Amino acid sequence: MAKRLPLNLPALAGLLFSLFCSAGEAAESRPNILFLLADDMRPDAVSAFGNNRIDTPNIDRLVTEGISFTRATCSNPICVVSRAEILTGRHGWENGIKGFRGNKLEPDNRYWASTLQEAGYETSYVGKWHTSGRPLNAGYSQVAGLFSGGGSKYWKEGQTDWKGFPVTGYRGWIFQNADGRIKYPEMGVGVTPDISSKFADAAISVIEQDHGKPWFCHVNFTAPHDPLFIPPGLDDKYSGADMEVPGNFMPAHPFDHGNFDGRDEELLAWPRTEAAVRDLLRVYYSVIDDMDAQIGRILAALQESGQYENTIIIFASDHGMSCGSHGLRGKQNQYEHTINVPLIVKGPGIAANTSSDAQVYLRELYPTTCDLVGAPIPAAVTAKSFAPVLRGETGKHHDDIFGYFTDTQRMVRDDSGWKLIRYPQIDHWQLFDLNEDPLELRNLADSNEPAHRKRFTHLKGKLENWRNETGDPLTLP
Ligand SMILES: [Ca+2]
Repeated sequence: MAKRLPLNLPALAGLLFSLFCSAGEAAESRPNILFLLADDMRPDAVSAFGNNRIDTPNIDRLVTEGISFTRATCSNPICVVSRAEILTGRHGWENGIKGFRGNKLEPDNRYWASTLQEAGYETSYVGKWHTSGRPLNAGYSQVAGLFSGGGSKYWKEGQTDWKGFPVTGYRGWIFQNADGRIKYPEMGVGVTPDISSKFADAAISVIEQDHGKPWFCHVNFTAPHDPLFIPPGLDDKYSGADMEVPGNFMPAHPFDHGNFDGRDEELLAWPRTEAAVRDLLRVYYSVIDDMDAQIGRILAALQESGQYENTIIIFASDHGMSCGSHGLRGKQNQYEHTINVPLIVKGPGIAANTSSDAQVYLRELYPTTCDLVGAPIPAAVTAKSFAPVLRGETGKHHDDIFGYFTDTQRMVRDDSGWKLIRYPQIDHWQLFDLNEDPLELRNLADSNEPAHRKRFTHLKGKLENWRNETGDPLTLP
């Protein structure tokens, strides 16, 4: 019979205490996560990516210190659907937000912030909320600088943007407390020229709190979504004459892609002119420039609080924007300028100053961050972690990337750079060879060349398989 050791209560208490402390220390050593999300920002509107018409020194700093993705894709290029994908790690047919009117998030979603909270993270939400429900019901334990609908009684009719166009975006949106019962009209109603500074103030207030545990801070800017205004101090920095129209500028899109009468297509007169696009880019770049400066303030606060090195910093946009490319002004299309997003990830163990052409989705940030910090990924999350790319273990992620918008557009892009877009309502196809034609100007869908026919058939099959596998609710005519 084994000899029973006398119970040493002080020793046992010490053992339990040390176990508790080591678990606590392990939790505290996990990196914080700062997620900075722009709104409607083209992937090429970053000076470090070679755009010499815009000045983005703080985003450039992240580029220098992290990994930039050249083929990060939003999947569905409108705010509500893209943001729902980010929050849930699922695409719209799974999470309930398909992009059609009246959709709500499904109750079986498991939110990004909830998962991190369950893994021991403090979770904060700052900025634009453009999803059903409220942040506190989606896993965030606190809000700061929350900006959402509900301020229509404070809205003044007749407000115009920088160009005198009637404001149609963010009408009646207002800063408010977590449950929306308290509104702050004194901070402005709708988008204001200095709104990015207010989001930065709120983010800094969160960063400067005493944190007893690692934190996740999700910051949603409204920049550079319309309505556009020249931010304070930038009146003379950019001029239309210095702007360069996109290489795929057109006066009009050659066919109805499914959003011809969309709200944001009406923000630029038809037919588009190069002068009008340069004028648009002047203010669009000014707004991004200002957001960049506000990001600089946030990064400085992170640095001054000693948390910079142990924070995973992610910069992205919910989708891109046309700004005159292909004769379009708005989003809601499958071209590279819009379906792709700027995406930069920096943090402990992530190689600095590198770029990756791995095909990744925005909604994969959720499982990717869980993977990086050791948080379990819920089964409901179907998006796939690309942490192996961030760790330098592989350069590939998806062989094929798919895009969708209402019942008017479906898209597949393979890893070799071939892309097929389907417009089912008008029975139209586009086939692009992005290696030879990165601006998507030569549609090869009707080419009789055998190699092109083969590509077309191959990609069409992939698109059909994906639609069947994911349960596309669209019944094609
Ligand atoms: Ca957006």
